[in-house]
Amino acid sequence: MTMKPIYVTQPSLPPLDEFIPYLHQIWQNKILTNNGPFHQKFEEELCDYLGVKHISLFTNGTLALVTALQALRITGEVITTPYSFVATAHSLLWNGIKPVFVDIDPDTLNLDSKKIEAAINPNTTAIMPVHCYGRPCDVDAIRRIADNYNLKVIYDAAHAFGVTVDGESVLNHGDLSILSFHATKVFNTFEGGAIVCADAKMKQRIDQLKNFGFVDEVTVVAPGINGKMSEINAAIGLLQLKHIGAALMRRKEIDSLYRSGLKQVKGITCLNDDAHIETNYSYFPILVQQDYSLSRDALYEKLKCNNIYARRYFYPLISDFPVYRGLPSSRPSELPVAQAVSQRVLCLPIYPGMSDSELFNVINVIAG
Ligand code: T4K
Repeated sequence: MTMKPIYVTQPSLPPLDEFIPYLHQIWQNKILTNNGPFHQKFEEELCDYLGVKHISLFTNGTLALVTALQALRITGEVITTPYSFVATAHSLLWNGIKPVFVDIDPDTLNLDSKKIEAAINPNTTAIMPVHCYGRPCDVDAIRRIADNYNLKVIYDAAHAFGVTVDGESVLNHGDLSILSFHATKVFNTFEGGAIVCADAKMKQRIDQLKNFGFVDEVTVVAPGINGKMSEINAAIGLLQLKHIGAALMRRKEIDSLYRSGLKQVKGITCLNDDAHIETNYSYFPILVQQDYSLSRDALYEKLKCNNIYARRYFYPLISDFPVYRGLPSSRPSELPVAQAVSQRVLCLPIYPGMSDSELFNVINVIAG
């Protein structure tokens, strides 16, 4: 039995003494929020690091999603995935939009682009796919469908910080992409999020929307919200950027140790590795198949008994929560792949501070 609990993740934090000078600056200039100096610098440095044109910082990913829909004036129905964190669909309901769930692809676990067209009707205005676990969606196929039907595309890229396809940021696809910098994410600012966009006018609109709709002291152009990131969070983000390279490297190592350690375990499968993709190893999902010695839930409990807290991301499906269950597109028979995967998936602990011995301990419990 492991003495120290091993959680699905543990936030990466920079050395505390490196943060003190940032605090001194904040205490000195007394700018705590509202587009302060750290906020501006963090937006700039993030654009450089991620290879994107414009970024608007937010207090969290959920408000970024809600505001992205406002920025594009989305109404009616939006096609999305049931296999995600519940915030994806909640952002639609907060805007009075009807979510239409479409099944996922069995290999990528992302929205199945082959099934999108059948769900489009005259009320459809947008597609909101998720780059689940930081593994990119079929962005080219989704773009083609969106162009054909004149739909907007908003990527929930909460998991996709730093992910590239053939060397280019996955965040450059779609009309807008949303990031989360929550404590449990690859890159955290304690709480935080962002919208990525390609043109300056759109960034201006988003910046107004996250600041009550203010254009200047006396002009309000929209029923905006307060979604602004504070200077403390922006300062932490700036400092985290200095350490993200090392953190991603350690995640990659853990990912490959898991893959080799679990290869021989009958009934446990890992998701495919794709050479074109530089992912961020944000999660390590396994599928517990029928020929494994235990059910998924029995393995989850067994790990817990060993002080290892794996998580069933994403079970239940969003479409199975009471607020969504009544929608026609929520019928389990319409979502067979998502239903099956959500019964089999288990996300194993992965975070830069995880030691090799903790990792082998997880593998040993699974290998029995
Ligand atoms: N879209 C997608 C696809 C998302 O996955 C998310 C968030 C969003 C949108 C919304 O973005 P935000 O509004 O959150 O920025 C967690 C997170 O709260 C959530 O951010 C995340 N997705 C989701 C997948 O996971 P829980 O309920 O599983 O978190 P919790 O508190 O159980 O944490 C998991 C483990 O992490 C704990 O057992 C211990 C460890 N932990 C957690 C926190 C918060 C720490 O060690 N320290 C911490 O401060 O939802």
